[in-house]
Amino acid sequence: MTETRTEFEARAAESGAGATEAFRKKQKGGADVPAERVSAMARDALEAIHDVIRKDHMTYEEYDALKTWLIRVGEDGEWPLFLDVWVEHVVEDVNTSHRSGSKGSIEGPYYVPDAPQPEDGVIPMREDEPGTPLTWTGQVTSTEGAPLGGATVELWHADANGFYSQYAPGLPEWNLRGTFLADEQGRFTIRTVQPAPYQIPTDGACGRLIAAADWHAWRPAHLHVKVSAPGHELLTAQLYFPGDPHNEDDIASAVKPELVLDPQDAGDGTVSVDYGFVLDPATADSPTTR
Ligand code: MBD
Ligand code: FE
Repeated sequence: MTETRTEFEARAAESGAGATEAFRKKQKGGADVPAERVSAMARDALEAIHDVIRKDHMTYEEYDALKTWLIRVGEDGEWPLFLDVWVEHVVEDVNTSHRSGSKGSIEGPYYVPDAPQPEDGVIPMREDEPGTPLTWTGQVTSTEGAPLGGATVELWHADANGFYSQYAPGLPEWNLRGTFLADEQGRFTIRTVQPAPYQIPTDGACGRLIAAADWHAWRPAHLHVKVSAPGHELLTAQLYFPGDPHNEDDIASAVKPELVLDPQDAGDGTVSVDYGFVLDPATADSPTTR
């Protein structure tokens, strides 16, 4: 194993702990789920686990290995990572299936609210930020086709080494995180760099599961967005690049064909892409905040 690789893994561990802290801050004391809902879902979850134990005839040795591993997930701060990689895609699915506008995808563990609004449309990045420059234009509209003037596109993504600012040390605070305001026609232009395929941290409990099961840790290269406009459902999505081998076997099961971009080589060493969003109208039981 090379030194770069060791450094990657050492830094990756901090991402998990950082995500736990960030989630605690966001959650501020927790949600108020009624007892009947807790009872119904906890009972169903336990019954599902009991079914697995019967179906696969879990041994005591395996039961103890499971306990050891679950203890480590918490110690490594990897509950947000574990849940967002292997569980969130189903939560996203059941909560967005009513939509007729753009498809969304999971948020994942590394969103940070209130990223800066660059006036020139260039996402905050280092002077020598590695990666092919990417110019992204698009329009935000309603499901009726009306332009949504003043829509907001929040964008965040990893750098070419797979690191998210604020979760890996050594990066400027807002590196590759920005908030972009659309014009009165709902149009926006964003300049960033193309991200690279991304490996979830391999040195914590999630990595142990992956190694023990002989799986892989890769997600395809992706851009994260939250798109919002007054009176419309907040759209959380991820965008992908054609030809990425991990579009087919994303460990987080978060790729949908509608979310794959069609970037064009601009001929000057940069890439341009046009991709817009259609937002569903907000209703009483479709909060605009997620
Ligand atoms: C990521 O960057 C990510 O997007 C998800 C869903 C899980 C882990 C890391
Ligand atoms: Fe991500």
